[in-house]
Amino acid sequence: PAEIRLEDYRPSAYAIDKVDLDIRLAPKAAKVRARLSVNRRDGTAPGTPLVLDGDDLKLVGLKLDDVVLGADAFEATPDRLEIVAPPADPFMLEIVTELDPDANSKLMGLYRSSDTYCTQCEAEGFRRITYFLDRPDVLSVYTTRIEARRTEAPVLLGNGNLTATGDVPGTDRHFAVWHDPHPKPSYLFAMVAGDLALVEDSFTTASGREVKLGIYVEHGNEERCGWAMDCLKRSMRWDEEAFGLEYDLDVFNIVAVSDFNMGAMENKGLNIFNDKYVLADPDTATDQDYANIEGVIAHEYFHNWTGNRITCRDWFQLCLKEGLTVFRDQEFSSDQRSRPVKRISDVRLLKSHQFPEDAGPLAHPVRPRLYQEINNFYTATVYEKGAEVVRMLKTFLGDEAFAAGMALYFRRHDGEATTIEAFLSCFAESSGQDLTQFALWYEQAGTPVIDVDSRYDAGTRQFVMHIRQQVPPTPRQPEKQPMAIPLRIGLVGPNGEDLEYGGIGGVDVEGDVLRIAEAEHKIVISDVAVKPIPSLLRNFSAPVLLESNLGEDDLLFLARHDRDPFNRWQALQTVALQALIAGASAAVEGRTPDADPQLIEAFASVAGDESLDPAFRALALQLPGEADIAREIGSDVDPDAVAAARNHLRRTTADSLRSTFRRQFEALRDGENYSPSAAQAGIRALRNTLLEYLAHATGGAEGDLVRKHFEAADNMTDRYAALNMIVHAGLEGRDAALSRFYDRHRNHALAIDKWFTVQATAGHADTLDKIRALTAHPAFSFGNPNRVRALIGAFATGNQTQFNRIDGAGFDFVADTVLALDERNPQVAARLLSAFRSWRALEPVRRAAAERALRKVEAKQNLSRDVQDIVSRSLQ
Ligand code: BAL
Ligand code: ZN
Repeated sequence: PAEIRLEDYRPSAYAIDKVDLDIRLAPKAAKVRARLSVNRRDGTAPGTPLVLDGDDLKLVGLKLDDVVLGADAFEATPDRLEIVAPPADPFMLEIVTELDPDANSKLMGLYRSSDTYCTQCEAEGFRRITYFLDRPDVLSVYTTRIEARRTEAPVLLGNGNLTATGDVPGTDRHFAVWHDPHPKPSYLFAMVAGDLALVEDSFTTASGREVKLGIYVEHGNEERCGWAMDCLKRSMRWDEEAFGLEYDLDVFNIVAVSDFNMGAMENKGLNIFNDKYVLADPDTATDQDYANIEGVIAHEYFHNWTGNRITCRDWFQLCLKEGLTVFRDQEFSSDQRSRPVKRISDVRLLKSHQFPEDAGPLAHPVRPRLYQEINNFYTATVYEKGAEVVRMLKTFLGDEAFAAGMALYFRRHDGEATTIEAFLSCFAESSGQDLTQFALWYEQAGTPVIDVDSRYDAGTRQFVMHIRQQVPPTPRQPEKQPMAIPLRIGLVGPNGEDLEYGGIGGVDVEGDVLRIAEAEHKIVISDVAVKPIPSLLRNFSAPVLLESNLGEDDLLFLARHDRDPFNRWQALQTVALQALIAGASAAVEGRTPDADPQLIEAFASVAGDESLDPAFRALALQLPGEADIAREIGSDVDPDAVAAARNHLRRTTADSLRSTFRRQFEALRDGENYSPSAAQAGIRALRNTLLEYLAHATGGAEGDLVRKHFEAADNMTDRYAALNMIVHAGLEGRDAALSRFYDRHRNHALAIDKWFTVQATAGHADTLDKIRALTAHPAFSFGNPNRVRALIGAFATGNQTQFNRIDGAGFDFVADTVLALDERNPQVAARLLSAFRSWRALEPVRRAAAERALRKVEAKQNLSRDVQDIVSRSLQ
């Protein structure tokens, strides 16, 4: 497939100022009449052909200024419409297409989810509805008339404000007209029609405008929308308070559908959501689900300014809206909950998803310079690393200059489709800083490695740090330049307090942030009274891998005393990671890993420290995941050895601390009535973390306690945690617990997804056989993306030992699934295939098996562009 390159960007020859759509819905033959007001742009020669994008379209009518176009005036294929010699002056192009929503299994364009008509247009789905200049820099004012049978679709929703409704005389049909006054790119177009229930509320903006809020769901789900509505109102208020941004239409609607490729979509005034990020009640949603809903509702709402009012000039600039909006939703959640706990959770996600991406064949810059299929760039790098880049900008500039830069960005670029350069210019101006080197964060892929070697000289009272940075080679980027890295530090003295010091030489400093800009720095901190332990990269001030000469004793000291909570957590994780890596080496050699009593003692101390937030204690007690350990090992990874080391550390910790953990588990109480509040969720997280250790004590000694927790649970958080323990630890009563869970939740698809996932992620030799059998379960469907992700996606990304089976059967199963799925839904298939992203880091036997599976995918004829792109990059 062709590569699209950033340097080839050119504005379109024509603009489309207005789009009038008339959409007449029918399950198998919907008609779309699009009337486009087309203008030749300055600099376009009269007569230049107008070439519109299409994708699998059936053209049934075409007029120019209300005159039917002759056959020689245009060329049409399903994928392209060319008007050969358009008028020099503005003209009206009328295009009629016929669509088959029922047959649209790609879930891009207009499709049906449980009988509801809905759309998904980002990135390039609008061209599956009508021929268009389907690119984000063509901004148009949309008016949409939607018509359907009243019984089939009593609810008709579009972007913007509702301007008319009525019956179609002499028929059983009705219509609604929606007008969106804000010019927008086609990817933000949306419509929904169906028999949906409405949950209503309202919000008064800071300037006194009344906004009607609606959440539309399938009938019967009304009771499960309260949390989402609450999150929406808090998001709207927060954006006013934190960024001075108000909502700008009379209505804001959210629709929840069960078949959706992504998490949610920020269409102007009509967000469409995967119902996973809307529906919640204590019986079916976990605390993590509640937190995810809060984050996603906020994220989509915040896009109204960062994405919709100011959009991307081209898809290379995707991080302009995504990285920035993730940063904003993370800030929101931090303000709603515990900031340190949120930071640790975000960094865990970054390290487990983005770092492996950056270290493998799919690595790409935050702003890529070329792509084959843009759908494959909705990645952890664009989103999560993109957010880290914005956070670093704030760290470098300080709060005031950052806020001034944001304000300038909104003032200057409102209503535009713009670029990263324009964004950065606002901050260069607001701060007076040269951001040329900083901009490399958008250009250079790969996770920088920072090596800090430090020594204290008691004679000179100097603390000297040698800092080296190195950015690893990544595909098409063999050579890298040094990056601008904000390194937040503190010097922790023997009493656990931060030490005062004289000055810092050898690097630019702002407060406690060192501006690392060179490949090497020698940094001298003067007048340090006693030997300190440096706390490096506080609050994870940059998305880098940190190496240092700190020993286990130093790290355990930081774990106990650092005033930076992030680094307290990180220090313990680093010690655990080092123990686990040593344990994996031992397992490869057939030895039992050495015990680390100091580490176990540190776990005991955190678990029992009531001065700490329970949510923090839970995070501190959780061992690095198998994929994190593998990433840290980096090459020749044996996932069985990694799992053996992790299981061993978990079991020995559980056996050593069994009575303490049990006592703590029993003493903790989360509250009489369930609330998803951070405080209650933190207590449940800690109890379930303690219990998970107990579940893995030798011989299933605490099985009764776990089974009791499962039986007694009055909320999904505890029930699902206990089910995971029973299934994954292989405790007695596994099948009975699975049956009970299934029976209880058989009518709740999102809970049944969990039932599939718990089985898919069991690290047992028979798991793959069970998964194969589960694909034939009546509740399984390849047509529902959530279900595919719950079973097969969870297996491929969340089951390190069984996906990476030495006989290659896990790889073959996933590859075969990708091939079967590709014909139905290429986007979901390609996402599943990206589970192979770390295959080159495996030991040789597994590596060869993974390559065989990838080659098999590569050899298939007629692959989608999505899968073709991932497989070719994976093998490069
Ligand atoms: N724009 C796609 C979904 C999201 O990032 O909000
Ligand atoms: Zn987004």
